[in-house]
Amino acid sequence: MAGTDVRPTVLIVEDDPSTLRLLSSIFRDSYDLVVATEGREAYAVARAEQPDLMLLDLNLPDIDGLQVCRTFKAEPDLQHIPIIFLTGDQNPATEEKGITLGAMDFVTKPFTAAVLQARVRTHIDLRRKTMALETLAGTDALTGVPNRRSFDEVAEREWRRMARERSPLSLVMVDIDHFKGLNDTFGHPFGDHVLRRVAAAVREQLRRPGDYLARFGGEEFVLVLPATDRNGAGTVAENVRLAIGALRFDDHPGAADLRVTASLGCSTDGEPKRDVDGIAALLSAADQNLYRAKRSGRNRVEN
Ligand code: GH3
Ligand code: MG
Ligand code: MG
Ligand code: MG
Ligand code: MG
Repeated sequence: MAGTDVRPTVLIVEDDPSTLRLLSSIFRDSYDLVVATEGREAYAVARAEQPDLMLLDLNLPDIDGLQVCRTFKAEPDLQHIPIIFLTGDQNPATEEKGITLGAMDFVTKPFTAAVLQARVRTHIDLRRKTMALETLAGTDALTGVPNRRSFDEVAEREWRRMARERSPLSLVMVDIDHFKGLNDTFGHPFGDHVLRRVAAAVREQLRRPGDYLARFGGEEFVLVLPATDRNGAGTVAENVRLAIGALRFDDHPGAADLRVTASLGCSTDGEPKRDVDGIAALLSAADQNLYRAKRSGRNRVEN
């Protein structure tokens, strides 16, 4: 899926060669174009290309365009794609049906190139703004890492994947030691600075593509480590502990000798079989290990 800095991709689903040629000539200067000439092909191309918008012919050789739209709106990986219907059908009932099914717009042939271009541009802009807001809603403003809301979604999704694929899933809870004292000594703004440095240091320790970090709340962070067993989680947690302990704050007056430490609690499930009941139980197990780490002296990992 495109970020705001790359050319948007438009999927054209159209079986009539001359209309397809016309649409291509109208849009090829502004967008990367991908094409499907049948409904079934549209699903496959959309999954592979994650277009920013789809122009959908109503009459297709295999599946009715309305049915294609219905299927897109029911599929989690396709439903966000804005759909504009293109049709020779002037019947308002058909238009009403298309919009009700979740299409953004309905354009009848013959169309005016400039009007269709304007509609496509507007819907792509809107989609991008929505995506930016979705990212913002899932990001912690202080540290720039994903927030609790994002964690809840990711953890739930990874839990389901673990159950489906029977591969282990690990969580690591990270809680900064005596952070209240640090705030009291150096002030809240410096505490904020430390939180940002800690978040960056933890993020640097994540090596696998699926590894994920969120700010769980306050001075607590959480890692989601898919396909990672208990030993693997312990290794990551130990690296995180060392990375936090290695932070230096020489640039801040009076903080040259400051050492920040954290306590970490891990939990793993799905290996060799699933034995805790849902993500909440896995989280609670990590939390219990975290509190064991606190009780046994802090600056340590309990696994
Ligand atoms: P422990 O070793 O037992 O974890 O002690 P602690 O002091 O870290 O734990 P406690 O939960 O008592 O205190 C957490 C502190 O974190 C209190 C709160 O003011 C501070 N805190 C939470 N969120 C923020 C934040 O966004 N910025 C700053 N500067 N401080 C925060
Ligand atoms: Mg057709
Ligand atoms: Mg805490
Ligand atoms: Mg605490
Ligand atoms: Mg703490």
